[in-house]
Amino acid sequence: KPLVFSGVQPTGSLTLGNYLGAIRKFVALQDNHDCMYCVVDLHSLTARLVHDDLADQTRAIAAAFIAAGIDPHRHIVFNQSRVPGHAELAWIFNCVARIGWMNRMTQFKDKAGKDRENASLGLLAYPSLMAADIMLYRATHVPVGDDQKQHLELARDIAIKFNNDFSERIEQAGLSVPVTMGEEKVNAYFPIVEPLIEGPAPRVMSLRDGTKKMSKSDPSDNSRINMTDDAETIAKKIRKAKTDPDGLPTEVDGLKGRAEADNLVGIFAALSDRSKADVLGEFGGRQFSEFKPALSELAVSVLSPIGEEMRRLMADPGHLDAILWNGAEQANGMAEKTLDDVRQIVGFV
Ligand code: AQP
Repeated sequence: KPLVFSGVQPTGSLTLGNYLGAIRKFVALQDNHDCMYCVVDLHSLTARLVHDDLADQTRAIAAAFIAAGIDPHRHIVFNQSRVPGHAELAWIFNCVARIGWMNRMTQFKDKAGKDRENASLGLLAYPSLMAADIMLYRATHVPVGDDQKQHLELARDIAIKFNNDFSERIEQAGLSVPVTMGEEKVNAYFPIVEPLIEGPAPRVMSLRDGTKKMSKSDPSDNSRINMTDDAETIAKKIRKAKTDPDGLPTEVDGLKGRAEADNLVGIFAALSDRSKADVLGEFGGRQFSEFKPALSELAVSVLSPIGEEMRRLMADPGHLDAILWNGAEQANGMAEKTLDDVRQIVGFV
């Protein structure tokens, strides 16, 4: 079975963007894949070093995975800092990747802002750690939101450069395997990862501004729906969501240039596992005053049980810690195999 890896940072209350872009896809993949879902706590230090409640935030992400439907007995749920191999492989990838590659990352530019010289070195190297997260297990498929597309392209570049730079040594060590690269198969060590981004809401936008990504760290709580919002709050936020004065179009093409309308239709489609065309088939020609209550009802029906289950799981931190601990033990075993190979390829004694 193909191996799936993905991670979520413990940097605040999870949003509908995190759910539709990532966690809902994690759940859908678990029947036909072996999956590793990671709370990437090392990553969470890149933007802010000191967190008041990192432990609880970490547990909350694990709780969200499980509450959304991931079975931690069939798949591996763990936190990154408990598997030291992530940091070890990231160091090697820091030496494979080029500074210019990192400087081009839009997330780095956005998060570093104008004072780039003062951003942490970790923020610049973030994509290298992300590449290590995936390749430590030689995972082939990574479900993420559209905002992570550029980082995954960089992870592919790192894998390709490692495979090329060390090609002779990989061959000599007898560690070369057939790896899919586009249409071709080549002999190499690291697989070239495939991002899984598709779906009707690959990038969920802010409810207040259809040109900005919905984000945990947006100062306005009304810009996002949190996975733990209660029914009344969800309904209020959707009621207040920015829209234009026109009704809904009957065709998907009619959403062009209407970022807010497109966003709400995409959210409806993703929450109900339908296409945008299908949603417009039902709501096309109707006003937002009719569409918004239907969207609220749908969002509440999906998110409320998850939020409730998250709260129940969070009431027993010991149980969540045991799941994470057990996951890390399995992950460490897998990581050691890759690290043994990599140490041999690089030539460490
Ligand atoms: N708005 C979004 N639409 C679709 N997918 C999204 N993801 C995040 N926001 C959206 C996906 O969620 C996964 C985990 O994200 P992350 O924890 O690594 O953080 P992020 O991408 O930086 O998300 P946030 O919410 O904006 O966090 P902060 O505010 O801390 O930066 C990823 O797969 C991501 O694509």
